[in-house]
Amino acid sequence: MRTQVGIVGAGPAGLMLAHLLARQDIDSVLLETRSRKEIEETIRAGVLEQGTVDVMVESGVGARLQRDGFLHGGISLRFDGLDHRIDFPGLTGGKRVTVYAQHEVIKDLAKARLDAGRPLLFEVKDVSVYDLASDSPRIRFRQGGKVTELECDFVAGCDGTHGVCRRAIPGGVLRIFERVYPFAWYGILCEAPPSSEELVYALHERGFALVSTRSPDIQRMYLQVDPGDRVENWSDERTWSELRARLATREGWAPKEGPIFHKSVIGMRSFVAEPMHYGRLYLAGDAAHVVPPTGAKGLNLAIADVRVLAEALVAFYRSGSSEALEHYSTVALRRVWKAQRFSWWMTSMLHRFPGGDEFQYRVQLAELDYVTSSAAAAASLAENYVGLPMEHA
Ligand code: FAS
Ligand code: PHB
Repeated sequence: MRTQVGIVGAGPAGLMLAHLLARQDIDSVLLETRSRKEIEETIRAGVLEQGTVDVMVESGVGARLQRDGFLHGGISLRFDGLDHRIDFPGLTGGKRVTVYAQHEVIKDLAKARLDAGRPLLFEVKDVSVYDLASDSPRIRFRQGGKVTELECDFVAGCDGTHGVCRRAIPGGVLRIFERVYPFAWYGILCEAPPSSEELVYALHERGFALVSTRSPDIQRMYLQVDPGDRVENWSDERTWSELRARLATREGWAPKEGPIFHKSVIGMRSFVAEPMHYGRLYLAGDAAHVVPPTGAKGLNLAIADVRVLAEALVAFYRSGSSEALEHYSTVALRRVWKAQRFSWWMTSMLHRFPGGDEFQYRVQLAELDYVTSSAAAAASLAENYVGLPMEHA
């Protein structure tokens, strides 16, 4: 087979890149190792920056998002039994976030791709990439009993943190930056009405807790747990009692409970691979960087990367110039490191670190007190949370 851009991985990064290229009549073949059902049922992120919403709407796949997504004008920071609201539009000149599940974004993009009859190959196996330093890199994969070789002008590695593309870059090329946190998140989905109008991020001496949402009937909540913890250790009753304990306020606030139908433990780490390109291979999203979910940046960074990459590829096919492609990694990494800083800061401020260092805990409480009593500090949090201005190639 032959195409202009071979895209490995149909997560938010791969699907949005294929979509943006298709709108500019640039051909691509999208390869996904899982089935359509599996990618459309993967429970992950839920908060979309204004910029992510804009690219969905402007590129014609935002109808369901605008109908079913929740526009949120702020978050609450809860500590010492009190709530402190961060007013996004007031602090950022009108910006908000939208709560809309990542798997719904995947559904919208996959539907647009397949309805347009453009190639999205599911359940491919043994994907490998070759000749990345040449002008015609190749992807080899097996689907059903047949092995296919796809010749491309470019390969986009959108295959996530455990994918094959980053690993295909020869040793010594990449610089890896990593921080693994001494805790994880235990996340639930339950059938219940919303417990709060906006997200609640809580620091309690027993650990972090987060109240989020998915729909008027389905809620998403998280608890800080030990890295090795397992969902088997968390009965429904223990889950609710711990959420009640960490989220309690002086007014006696309690979460609205209901049947829990999904439980998972999510590891917490910060990871960056530099540069985000090698030869004719360009990495985007979790294939190049991972953020702890406290800043709600993972999905949004993936979309921001492919906006820049799509612009650079369009410039190449329109003008023959590779200049924008040469700048892709530098431009994308500027945003990646700002999101890394914000996600690390939110994580450090809102989690209990093992070893019960009371001085550390007091400093975290003072940081929360400062952020919620200084307009300048609150504005810094707000502008990072709603999404910093987009960079261009
Ligand atoms: P993805 O990992 O989403 O997509 C990569 C795709 O490539 C997958 O579909 C995979 O099947 C496919 N693939 C992998 N190897 C392949 C191969 N060899 N060949 C073909 N296809 C291949 N962020 C939040 O803000 N909130 C959260 O609650 C949250 N929860 C998360 C939970 C987990 C377990 C993880 C891993 C991440 C979570 N994130 C969360 C971050 C998340 O939103 C990611 O940032 C986002 O999915 C990144 O999108 P992609 O880069 O497209 O990678
Ligand atoms: C979510 O709704 O899944 C969510 C929200 C905010 C975060 C992380 C996850 O910071």
